[in-house]
Amino acid sequence: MKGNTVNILVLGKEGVGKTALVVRFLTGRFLTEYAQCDEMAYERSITLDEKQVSLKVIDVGGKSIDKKSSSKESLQKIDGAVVVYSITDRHSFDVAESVVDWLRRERSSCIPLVLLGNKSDLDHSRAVTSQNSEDIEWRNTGYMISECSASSDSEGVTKIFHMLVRKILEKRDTHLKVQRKLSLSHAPLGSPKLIRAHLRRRFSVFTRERTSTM
Ligand SMILES: Nc1nc2c(ncn2[C@@H]2O[C@H](COP(=O)(O)OP(=O)(O)OP(=O)(O)O)[C@@H](O)[C@H]2O)c(=O)[nH]1
Ligand SMILES: [Mg+2]
Repeated sequence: MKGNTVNILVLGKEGVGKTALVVRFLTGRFLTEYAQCDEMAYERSITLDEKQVSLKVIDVGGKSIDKKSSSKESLQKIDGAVVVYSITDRHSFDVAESVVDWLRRERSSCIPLVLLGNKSDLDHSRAVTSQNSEDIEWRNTGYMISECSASSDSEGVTKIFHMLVRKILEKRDTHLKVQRKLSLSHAPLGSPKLIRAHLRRRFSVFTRERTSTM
C-alpha cells in the first residue's frame, strides 16, 4: 500500500460484463465482444479530486471464479473490489453475494466493496430487484450496492469506480492518521534513540554557551 497506488479486483459470474465495465471505465469504450481470460491486469493513472492515482484493475475471468484459490494471492494485495452480477441473471446475483461473503471472510480487515448490477439497459429482462443503497451501506457494512450499464452509461460506470477509489483513499488516510496518533502517544520517553538525540541537543547548547563565553 504505497502513496496513491490503488489495486482493485473485479469479480463475478461468467458473462456479467466485468471486462466490458473495466474497458468502459479505462477507455470510455464499449466493444460488444471481449476475449475471455483467467485474469487480466490493467494499469492506468487517473486524476481524481486533483490527486494523481495509479490504478491497477484486475479482471478475474468468470471461469476461474470457482477456483477462488487462483486469486488468493492477488486478494492480499487489493485495496477494494467490484463484485459484478447481471440484473438479467438471478443466479449471477447469488454468485456475487457468495463472492462478497468470501471476500469478507478472506480479508480480515474489511476492504471497500461494490456489489454492482450491470446491464441496467436491459430493464425489460430484469431478474433481480432494483438495488441502490450508496450511503447507508457504505456506513453500516462497508459495501455499496449499485447498478449501471457498461453498454450505455459511461458516466455511471466512471462514477462508481471513482466512488470506490475515493473510499479506498479515505480509508487509507484514516488508517494513517490513527497509526500516526498511536505512534505519537506511544513514543517511549526513554527510548535510547530519543535519549541520545536529547543529550546531543543539550550537549550542543552547553558547548555553544561555553564557546561563546570564552
Ligand atoms: N446489454 C448489455 N450487454 C452487456 C453489458 N455489459 C456487457 N454486455 C455484454 O455481455 C457479454 C459479456 O460481457 P463480458 O464483458 O465479456 O463479460 P465478463 O463478465 O467479462 O465474462 P467472462 O470474462 O467470461 O467472465 C458481451 O456480449 C457484452 O457485450 C451491458 O451493460 N449491457
Ligand atoms: Mg471477461
